[in-house]
Parts: sequence; C-alpha cells; structure tokens
Amino acid sequence: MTVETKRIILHLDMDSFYASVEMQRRPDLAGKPVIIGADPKGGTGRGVVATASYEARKYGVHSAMPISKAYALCPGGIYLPPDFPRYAAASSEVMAVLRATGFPSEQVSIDETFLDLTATGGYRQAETLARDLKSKIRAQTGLTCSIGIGPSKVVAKIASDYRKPDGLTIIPDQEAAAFLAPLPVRKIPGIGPKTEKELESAGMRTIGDLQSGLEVLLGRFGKGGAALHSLALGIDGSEVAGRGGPRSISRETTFEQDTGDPETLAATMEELILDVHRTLAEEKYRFRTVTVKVRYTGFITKTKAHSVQHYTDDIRTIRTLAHALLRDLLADRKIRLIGLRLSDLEAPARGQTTLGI
Ligand code: DCP
Ligand code: MG
Repeated sequence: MTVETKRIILHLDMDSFYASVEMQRRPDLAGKPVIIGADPKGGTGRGVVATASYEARKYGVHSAMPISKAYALCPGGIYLPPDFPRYAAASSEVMAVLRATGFPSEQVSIDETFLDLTATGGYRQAETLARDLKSKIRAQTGLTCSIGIGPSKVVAKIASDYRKPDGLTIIPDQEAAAFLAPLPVRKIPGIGPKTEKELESAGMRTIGDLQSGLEVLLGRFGKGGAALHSLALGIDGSEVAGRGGPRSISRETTFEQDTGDPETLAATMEELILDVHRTLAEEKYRFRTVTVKVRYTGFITKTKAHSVQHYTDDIRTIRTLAHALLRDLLADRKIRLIGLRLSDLEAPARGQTTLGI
C-alpha cells in the first residue's frame, strides 16, 4: 500500500451571510428581497450594499454596489442596517461547529473557513463529513452554507462558489484542471479587475486559457505568471492555517455628506475604534500596526500608519494612534470617508509567529 500524501481541502462559505442572519431571526422576511447596507434614503442615500439575499440578487443587486443603485434596481426591497455583533455571534457559532471536528481549520473571513480533511482518508469520508457539517450548522444556527472540496485551497474555494446557495461540490484531484478550465479567470482568488483586463488584452478569458498559456504568462508577469499558471491547474501548496486568520481587521464609514467638522470626524473614528477592537477581542488577536484612511472630496485617498514595538490588544493604544493619525490627515478639503485598520496581527495560539508576511 502506498502512503496517501495528497491533500483533501474543504472550503465552507455561508450563503448571503448577513442577510441570512437577519432572515433567520425575522421569519416574515423569508422569500423577500433583503438588502443589508447603508440607508437608501429613497434612492439618495450614500454608502454601499454589504450583501443581498438571493431574492434581491435576481434584481441585479450585489455586494459593494452603491446603495442608490440598489434602490433604483429594487425599490421594493427590504433595506436593513448591518448588525455586526449579531453576525459575529453567528460566525462564532459556525466556527465552533467546524472546530469541533478536530481537523485543522483556518477562518479567512467572517463567513468562510478552510478545513484540512486529509486525515479523513478519502473523498467519500470527506463528503460524509461535509454533509454532516451542513446539517449541524443548519440545526445550530438555521443558516445554510456552500461547501467545496478539492485537492488544494484554490480548488476548494472555487468549488464552494460553484453551486450556491446550499451547495456541495466535490472535485477530486484528477478532475481539477478540467473543472476549472471553462470558468472565467476572475474566479481565481486574487485576480481582480485590473489583472482580468491585462489577461484579456493577451486574449485570456478562461482559466483554460491560462492553463495553456504558460509562456505568455511568464512574459507578462514573470514569476507571478508561473504562480498563476499553477493556480489555474488547481495546484496551490499553501496550507490550511499555515498563515491562518485574518491579515487585518478593518472598518470604514462613508459620511452622508462630506465633512470637515473635527467633532463629527472624531466621533465617527471612535465608533470605528470600538468596532475593530471588539473584533480583535473576539478573535483573541493582538496587533502592531494601526492605519487610518481618509478619502477626501474628489476621491483622493490617503493613508497613514504607525506601528508599535510590541504586540498589544489595548484599546487605548488604538484610540491614541487612530485619533493622532486622523489629525495628521486633516486637510483643507472635506472628507468623504474614514477608515481604520489593525494589521500585523498575531494569533494567540501561535505564540510569537507574525502573521501577514
Ligand atoms: N460583505 C461586505 N461587503 C462586501 C462583501 C461582503 O460587507 N463587499 C459582508 C456581507 C456578507 C459577508 O461579508 O454577508 C460575507 O461575504 P460573502 O462574499 O461570502 O457574501 P455572502 O455570504 O453575503 O453571499 P454568498 O452567498 O455569495 O457567499
Ligand atoms: Mg458567503
């Protein structure tokens, strides 16, 4: 008998997460187009959509869309402000179910997690476990999720997105390249609109185009091109929990009206401080770097960061730095948005390991 060295990776992503949590606690919302995000104010609101229920997506509404556009597409939708503590609590419940399996896990956002299921011994056992997880999560939280299983993180992540909501997609090693081939290049995590354009100008639209385009990729992107070629084939050596956890914790707020008022700015910053600190405490992380972002009227954006010498979870450190950095960024122009980010995070269980590098 040969030793099984091939990995089996699972990626789980909750379905329309914020919207589903709201619909779970309010059964009257079932089947309705629910949109979580900024207040649309009858179409004049600012800010963006955080997420939309699958019913709302039929109208073309999606995450990160300006709320005014969402309102134009779906004026009859039910618009709700985000309730982050509730989503964080639901996320913790889901994580507890996943951790209870005992397999290595890596939470990568509020609603997605990787598990390394290699030790189950095979895809059939992994599938049984995945079905069990789906029913446990549903029983525990009332929420549905979509799961992908494959030989690497990249395949598992693309597979979990393949059939949503409530999907389960299993792609064994030998099927990975063929599964990926017809999909658009954007499905590869890390390929954003800019890279997509660049690839398109080289005549590459599908992942299959990347699979057969190593030379072009090397010419355009050098070493990065080789990495992209591997990902296109479903080859991705990165390990679950290898660099686990979030790389940063950030929040931002867009003002109703651009403002230069120091009190409004400070009060908003204080909300952001409380919000990022709550997440930091829940995750039991410590940080070293605080970054403040300011977008001025006219979309010019500036950031300023400061790192402290030792990891800390002290809210006073966040507060002192955040307000000082914000003051440094104040200019004659009015401000449209401010943001706050904690980075250089350290997870408690991993001792002195520095994340995010
Ligand atoms: N989110 C956000 N802003 C974004 C994207 C997401 O605030 N631009 C929040 C709201 C989502 C949650 O993060 O509910 C999880 O993000 P996903 O990308 O997984 O989106 P959903 O879970 O909402 O939908 P899907 O069923 O497509 O996973
Ligand atoms: Mg999701």
